[in-house]
Amino acid sequence: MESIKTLGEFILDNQKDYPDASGELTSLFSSIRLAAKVLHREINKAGLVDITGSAGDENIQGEQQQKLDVYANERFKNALAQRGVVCGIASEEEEEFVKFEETKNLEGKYVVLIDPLDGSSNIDVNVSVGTIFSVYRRVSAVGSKVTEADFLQPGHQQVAAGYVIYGSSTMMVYSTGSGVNGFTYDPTIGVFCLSHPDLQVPEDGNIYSVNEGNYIRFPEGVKKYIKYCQEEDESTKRPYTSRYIGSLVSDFHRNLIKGGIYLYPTSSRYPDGKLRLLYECNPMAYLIEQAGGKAISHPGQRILDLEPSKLHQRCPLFVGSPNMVDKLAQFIEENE
Ligand code: P6P
Repeated sequence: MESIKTLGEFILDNQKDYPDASGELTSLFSSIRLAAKVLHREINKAGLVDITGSAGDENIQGEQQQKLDVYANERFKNALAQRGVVCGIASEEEEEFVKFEETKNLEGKYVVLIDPLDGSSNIDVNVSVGTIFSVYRRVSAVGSKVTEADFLQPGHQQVAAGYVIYGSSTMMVYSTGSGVNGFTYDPTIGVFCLSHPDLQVPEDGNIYSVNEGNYIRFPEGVKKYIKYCQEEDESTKRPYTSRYIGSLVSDFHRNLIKGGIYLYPTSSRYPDGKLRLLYECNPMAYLIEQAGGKAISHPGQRILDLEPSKLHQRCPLFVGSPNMVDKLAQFIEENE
């Protein structure tokens, strides 16, 4: 039987990539791994206990907060604060960034931005959901309290990013800048095992992921691209397949493995796009570029080069196989 490489062993083997991390990044990842295991357990019994359904509150986005959103946010926040290597977090579920003010955290070198449970409205209909995380070195002085500037860094400054997908199996997919690797959770032994080493997105694909219910509200170039995907053309394997789960992590993960493009354009309902730059678009853009793909908000506008100004700012997202993103950009440019 082939030897199993656990996430812990993989991180230790690759710690040499971060000589100055002296294990901090390793410790950070082990806190995310722990929280992911706890969330795996809770999500997999969500239908059995009273933690589905709305918590009654609304989050910063004005969206009905699902109980598991709240639970997930608390789990990751506590796990990250425990280790001392993180001086603060920003979360979709928190209006302001959260300062970790214990002495051990003031010395922390990293900040984490997180969407603790993306796509959570899918929980009570038993559809995959995910956690998305993004890691930066702080820009404020070690030993001081974390500042907003620590979180408002462009995506190309990330030192790591990843997601956990709670689907038919639970997987963690992450990168620290040396490629993308996927780990599948084996609950019988309680470890994440390397299952998808060195993930590379296919240059081309024939899957497009977009909420076509918003078609009428899309910019002209996006509409034209969607029609292009639906045209008959054997030489380019069209019509493409339309797959949209309504859970970014799930749609992204399928496209990463099979090839494809995910689109969340601007629309009359979301004039700046729906997805958040800091803890959805940036981490996904970092991952796709590490896997050989592309992520843009507009033709020629790399997501990772966007300069953030607000914690919860939104932006359009077009991400996936490089040739498909380029084709879409061409349609948008021709119809500006
Ligand atoms: P819509 C979930 O709320 C989310 O943030 C992403 O996970 C998902 O891709 C998108 O929004 C779905 O949005 O407007 O198509 O329901």
